[in-house]
Amino acid sequence: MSDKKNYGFQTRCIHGHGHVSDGRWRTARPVSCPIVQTSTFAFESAEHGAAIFAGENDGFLYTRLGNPTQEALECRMAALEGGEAALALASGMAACTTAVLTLCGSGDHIVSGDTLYGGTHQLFTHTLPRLGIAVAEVDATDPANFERAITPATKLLYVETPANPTLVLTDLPAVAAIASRHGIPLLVDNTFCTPVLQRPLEMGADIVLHSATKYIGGHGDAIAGILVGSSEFITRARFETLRDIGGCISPFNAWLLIRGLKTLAVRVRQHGENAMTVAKWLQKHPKVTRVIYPGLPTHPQHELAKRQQAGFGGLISFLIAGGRDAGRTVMNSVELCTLAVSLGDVDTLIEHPATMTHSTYSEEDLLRVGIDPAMVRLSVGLEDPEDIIADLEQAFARI
Ligand code: LCS
Repeated sequence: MSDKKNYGFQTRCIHGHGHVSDGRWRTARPVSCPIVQTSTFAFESAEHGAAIFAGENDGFLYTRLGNPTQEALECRMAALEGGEAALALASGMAACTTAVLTLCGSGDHIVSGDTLYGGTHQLFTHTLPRLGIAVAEVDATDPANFERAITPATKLLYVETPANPTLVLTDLPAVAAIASRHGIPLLVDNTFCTPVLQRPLEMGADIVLHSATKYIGGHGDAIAGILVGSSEFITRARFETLRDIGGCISPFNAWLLIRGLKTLAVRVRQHGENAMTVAKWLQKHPKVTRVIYPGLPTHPQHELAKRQQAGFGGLISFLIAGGRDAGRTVMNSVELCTLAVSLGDVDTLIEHPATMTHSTYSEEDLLRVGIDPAMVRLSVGLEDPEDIIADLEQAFARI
């Protein structure tokens, strides 16, 4: 804007240097991906705007449907997972809802593994049935269970591996083969592994989902979700479902995730090393009755973990002698570890699935899927592992 125009004070507040009409910022070459914190985008002409709306021009129009910072995140995630395209969303649950509503409507059916993040389980058993979408939850350790549960109405197979919080694995190539035989898309929630450790699309899955709140962001400061899949699926998810449901990510959160991605590989590797050290220590502790970690040979699917994952991740679940009360004492006694839900942060987080993340499961379902009421879940952070162990040791001493 020319400063010479005789605009009033309020107009000058809005139309100063840096406005879209000021060309200078377009020639700047920032090294860090800019946060394009805008809700809307200026069209060059009425014809240009109409062409974007008609899909004849791929320019940006409105941040709910796309934004350069979101797009930078999406392109990076698609490349890391080996997919054609990606869609960033407001949360992992927004990603889940968007994927399901893109593929399913009233009268349709989903076959899912029975051990899921508690929020996903609640969506599947409470909200989707209200919309006329039925979900059969099956024991995912035997791929044949997916095939047995498929009906003519099945539109989606859904898997979380390793599953939250039991760290039960699903044989991805086996379930992908069933999905392909029946012409049904397979969605894999890859939150626990990230593409550093597991790439489901390379094993035959069709869609990958992340709660990017976890390792992708990695610092415990942003809620976000990602879908990766074919261009056709992502275009439908964006322009049919997200357009209507509205769970878009903010440009600032997209930027936080882009920053997180820069250190994803080194973080995930270190989370895994620290978790292995802590898991081995837990296994030897006289007060610990069971340690569940895919990296330990005692994990019933250790061989499968070695086959389909490039590492074992940062999550450990364990049981303590003395059951629920002893677990509560440990959670109330930690000083370095933080008693909080979420996972995948640089901070070590400890929580009680039965009363927290998985309180959406009935008592009966908790037992059926192996979430022991005394189970404690640890998301091992990037502190020095000796300090995490010392903190747990002092907490165990109070039992
Ligand atoms: N998928 C998995 C495997 C998750 O663990 C979560 C959240 C979600 C999806 C949903 O993602 P959100 O909407 O929270 O970004 N898991 C949580 C947990 O274990 N503690 O708090 C949230």
